[in-house]
Amino acid sequence: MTPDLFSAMPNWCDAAHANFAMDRPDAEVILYPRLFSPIEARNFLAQLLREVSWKQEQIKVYGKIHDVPRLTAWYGEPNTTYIYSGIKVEASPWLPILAEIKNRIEHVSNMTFNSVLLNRYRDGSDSVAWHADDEVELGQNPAIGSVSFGAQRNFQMKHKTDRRQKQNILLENGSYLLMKGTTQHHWLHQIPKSKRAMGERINLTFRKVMLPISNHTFFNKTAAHKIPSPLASKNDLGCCPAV
Ligand SMILES: O=C(O)CCC(=O)C(=O)O
Ligand SMILES: [Mn+2]
Repeated sequence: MTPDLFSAMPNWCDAAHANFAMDRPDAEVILYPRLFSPIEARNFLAQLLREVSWKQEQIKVYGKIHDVPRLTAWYGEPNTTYIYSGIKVEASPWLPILAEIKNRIEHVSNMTFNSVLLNRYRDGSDSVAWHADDEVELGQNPAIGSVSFGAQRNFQMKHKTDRRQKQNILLENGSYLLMKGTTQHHWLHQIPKSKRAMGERINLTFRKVMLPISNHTFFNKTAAHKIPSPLASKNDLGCCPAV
């Protein structure tokens, strides 16, 4: 690790693995800044732009329909239906390239994922608003494996109740960020808009969705516990969706 990198990110450590672990309360966050080489990252970006079936989702906020400010796609094992920001999406079957990326991160983080949400940020005006990946179908203490290709963007985190706790993380081309433990309970994250000229970026957040065993319960093969249905979506509950 270079001194520059270290001094730019004073809250990170674990020099032995040339990775960084965030030293903040209620968070377990590990960054692998260059898990994929620049050549691999460039090839993955080009292939994902070509092969993924990108969608422009829309969302209703206070009665008005808006385009979500990025393109999205959802892939995974059968039945890994997912509801986020009031949008319900059925998983498309894995593409070989997604399985390849998944295998790489499962190997380094020693855990398994069964689905992936892809976000395509066309330029600095695309973004994702403050949110936590705490949907009920992800179960308790979900692990979120986040891979980035293309333009680097700022990933901002803030604690839900302790306003002094904030963290900026630069997500570079080929990086892998793992959030786990209680992070999603206590922290929010966002990719803010930027006025700087920048190219496209694709982010993949791998997740483990619990599989439905009826209309009202989900079954997680790992945790082996049942939890209530999320089918009353955030919008139904009148909460502000993350756009
Ligand atoms: O683009 C990113 O780095 C974050 C995306 C994200 O937070 C999400 O898809 O839930
Ligand atoms: Mn997220």
